Amino acid sequence: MSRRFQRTALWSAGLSFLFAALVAGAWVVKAQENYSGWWLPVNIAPEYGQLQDLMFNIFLVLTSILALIFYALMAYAFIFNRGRKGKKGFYTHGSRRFQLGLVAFFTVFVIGGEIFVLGQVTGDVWDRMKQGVPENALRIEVMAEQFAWNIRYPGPDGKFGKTDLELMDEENPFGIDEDDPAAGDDVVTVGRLHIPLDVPIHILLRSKDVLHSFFIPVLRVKQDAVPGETINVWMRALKTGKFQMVCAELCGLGHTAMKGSVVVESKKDFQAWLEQEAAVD
Ligand SMILES: [Cu+2]
Repeated sequence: MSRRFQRTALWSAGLSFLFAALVAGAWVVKAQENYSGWWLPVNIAPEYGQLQDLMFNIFLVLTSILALIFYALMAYAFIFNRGRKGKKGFYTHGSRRFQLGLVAFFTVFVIGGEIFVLGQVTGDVWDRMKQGVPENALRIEVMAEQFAWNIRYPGPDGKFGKTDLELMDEENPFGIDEDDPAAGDDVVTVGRLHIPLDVPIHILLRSKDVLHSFFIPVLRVKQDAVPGETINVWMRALKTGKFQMVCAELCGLGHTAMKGSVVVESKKDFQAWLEQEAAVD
């Protein structure tokens, strides 16, 4: 074995080890947060959230099979064609038929296996996520800004008060018009989203300034907030507790300050919280 080859092998082994150590470290940190365990974060979303995880797993298995085939071919090539005494290198053009066969196989594997199988298994999951906002959903407004999540509830009367762009400022991120009777009980919070358990929630997502991304891992919800647009997002939580809500778009220097939380509570607790907040306002 040549010196150079040995050095390269050592470096590769070292780097692979370092990479493995980094991945293991990240896992330990995640496990300590006691929120996601060793794999994906817990999933408290109904059907479509479960289907997303299924899609992820199918992709992972199929691409792992492909990766293993490629690594095996590479290992074969390296080991059986390594430099040996008395063995000379030779040139080969290869077999066109074999190469075409390989291309055909992988094309069918990727298109047929991944896209077709995924389509069959997951069906209209995208449609349900993006279009299927239930009529009876509880509406909550989320306004992203550098660097906070402003959240507005219609209050116990179920009606959002009027807003006016002119009234928007630091104190009043939504520009709520306090002269409107429906505005009196509107509740605004920052960075903490309260939602009732097992109730469809319709988020009207907006941004004041730049692109942000509304990301609640446990609910498998991730949607860009785009300035000038109101985007519909819907979700339903099947477990009470406090979970992470983050901005998944590098939106500026204070990006990490957009780490908030989602509090899922029983309908009764949610109603009590809402009434209390409305009274404070
Ligand atoms: Cu952001």
